Amino acid sequence: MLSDLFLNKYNELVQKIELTIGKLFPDSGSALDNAMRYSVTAGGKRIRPVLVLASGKMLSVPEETLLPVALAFECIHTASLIHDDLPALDGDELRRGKPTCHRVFGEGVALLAGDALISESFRFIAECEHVDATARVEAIELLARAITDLCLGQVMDLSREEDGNEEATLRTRHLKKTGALLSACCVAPLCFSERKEENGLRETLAQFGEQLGLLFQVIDDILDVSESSENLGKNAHGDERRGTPTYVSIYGLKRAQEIALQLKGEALDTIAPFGEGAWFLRELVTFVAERRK
Ligand code: GRG
Repeated sequence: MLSDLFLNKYNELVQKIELTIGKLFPDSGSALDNAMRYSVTAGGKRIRPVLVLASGKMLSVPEETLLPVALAFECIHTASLIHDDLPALDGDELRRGKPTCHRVFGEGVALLAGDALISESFRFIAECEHVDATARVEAIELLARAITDLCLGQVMDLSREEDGNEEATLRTRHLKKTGALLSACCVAPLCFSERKEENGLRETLAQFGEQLGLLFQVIDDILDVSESSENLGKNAHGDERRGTPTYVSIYGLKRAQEIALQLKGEALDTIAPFGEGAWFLRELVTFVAERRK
């Protein structure tokens, strides 16, 4: 059960994120700007930027410093959704409760809107005010590595190469597609923190992010078969339609739910050493585990 304190804080962070997105992507009239704005202002849970700000809070990094970084992660995520929805990949028509970017603006503009969101993300971090260049470069490197992992995961989706171990392949694909970006969200604030050199801290944050990302994706697999398109804001049963192996198709619904519970426990164990400072992240784990969309 999530506390009111958590839900209020989550909503407060989302409001700040929405406000900043609105300012960074104003109406301009150009097709490229319109397409970027269409997708990035379409809502979504904003888990990635919230995660950046929450991890930063735990590490005592000022929120103003991290807002552009949080935004960068949301833009990369949105770019990945735009590209993922294109006919060359998943070919989806509904995203965040609205027609997908390419349905509205055409495939060419959608592709380019995704490209431009990627470069804008790097610009947001490069232009972070009042922080030294090393921190900015480190955060950019982290983000770049995560994007390559996203692409690797997506290629695994396309190629369905089997190495004889279906479960391990699925885990790796989910870790690349979803775990890598969530992990980078948790680690990025460390680049701006005085605790940067603390022994084992980076590894712990990265591990927590991967566990949360894997949990997020297992829940995604479960929701794909158990929730309506209307509730999800995207077409349900997409994995089934495409024949994509998921935790549900490989293990069955009941076992997938057990695995999610186990991953939730592992993520909570990983951040236990942070004590009270990790209260928000702890509830975020529950939020991810119990989400219905
Ligand atoms: C262009 C950065 C970039 C990458 C190219 C297309 C691609 C490679 C990767 C796609 C990766 C992908 C779509 C993974 C699925 C991740 C996932 C679970 C998305 C849904 O995230 P939510 O539920 O969505 O947080 P909202 O809409 O709430 O933000």
